[in-house]
Amino acid sequence: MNGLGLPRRGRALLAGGVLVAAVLTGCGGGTAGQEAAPSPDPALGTVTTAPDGVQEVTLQTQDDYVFSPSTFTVAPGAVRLTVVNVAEQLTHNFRFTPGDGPAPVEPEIPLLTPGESRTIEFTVTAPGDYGFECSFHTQLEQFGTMTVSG
Ligand SMILES: [Cu+2]
Repeated sequence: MNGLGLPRRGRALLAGGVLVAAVLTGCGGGTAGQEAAPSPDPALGTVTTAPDGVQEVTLQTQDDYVFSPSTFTVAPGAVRLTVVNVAEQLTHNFRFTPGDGPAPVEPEIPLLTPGESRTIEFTVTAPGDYGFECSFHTQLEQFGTMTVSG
C-alpha cells in the first residue's frame, strides 16, 4: 500500500501556480524581496505572542493537499493555532498524528470545510518534533511538523 496514491497528486494545479508566479515576476519594478505568488500570506507560520502571553500561529491549507507552511517552531508553553482552509473544493482537517511526538496533543480540528477557519489551543512542555496531518489525506502526504524548542 506504500506510495500507491502518489501519482494522483495535483500536478495540474501546481503547474498553474508556477505559471502565474512567472508572469508576475516578469512585471519587474516591484519591491525587492516581495514574493510573486499572491496567495500565501507571509505572516503564515510566523509565531507571535498575544497580549495574554499565548503564542499564536496560523497555517493555511488549500486545494493542493499541503499545509502552508508545513513546519513551525514554538517555545514550551501555551499555543493558539489557527488553520484556514482557503480551498474551493476540498475539506480538510487537522490533528497531531497519534503516537507521534514526545507527548500527545489532544486538541484537533475534526472538519474544516472550504472557506472555513478554526482555532485550537493547547500547551506543550516537552521539546521535540510533533507530527501533524490531515487525516483525510495522509495518502497524499498532507503532513507537517511542529517543533517545540528546547
Ligand atoms: Cu486534507
